[in-house]
Amino acid sequence: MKILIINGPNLNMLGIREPDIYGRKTYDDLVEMIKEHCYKVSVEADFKQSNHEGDIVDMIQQAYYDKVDGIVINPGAYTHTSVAILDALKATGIPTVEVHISKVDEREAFRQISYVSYYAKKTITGKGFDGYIEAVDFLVNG
Ligand code: CA2
Repeated sequence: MKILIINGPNLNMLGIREPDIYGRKTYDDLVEMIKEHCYKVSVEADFKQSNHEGDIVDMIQQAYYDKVDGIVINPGAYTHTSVAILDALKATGIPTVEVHISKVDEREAFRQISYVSYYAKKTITGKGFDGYIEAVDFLVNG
């Protein structure tokens, strides 16, 4: 099974600022943690991060041609604005889990809208980095 893990804008800054919201670990720590888990559950994992909406659309479209079996996506702030990312996911038909590190439901009103959630099979919020592990397991176990 082949899974693509996409992180959107500013998630490359993890561990650098706002540790009370996003924790002290870095993006590289996140990738390592997911890699280790994927190895244990025999999943082939590919990781991508971009600060650009169009790049994320391109990554999602490419996942279709690469015959990716599942997508784990934290679209960052594009969660709350991007119909383009929603449409790209819909176009691929690839099972997708949406992850948010923070408790978006308890933050500003604008963070409580998610376009991606119109397509995602599951949305995991407020579980920190563990949310990504839960997302992988959800895709593996169907
Ligand atoms: O909780 C999440 O995972 C978010 O998707 C993170 C996004 C935010 O816009 C969403 O509303 C919720 C932002 C990620 C920003 O990450 C930073 C990390 C360190 C320092 C500053 C920002």
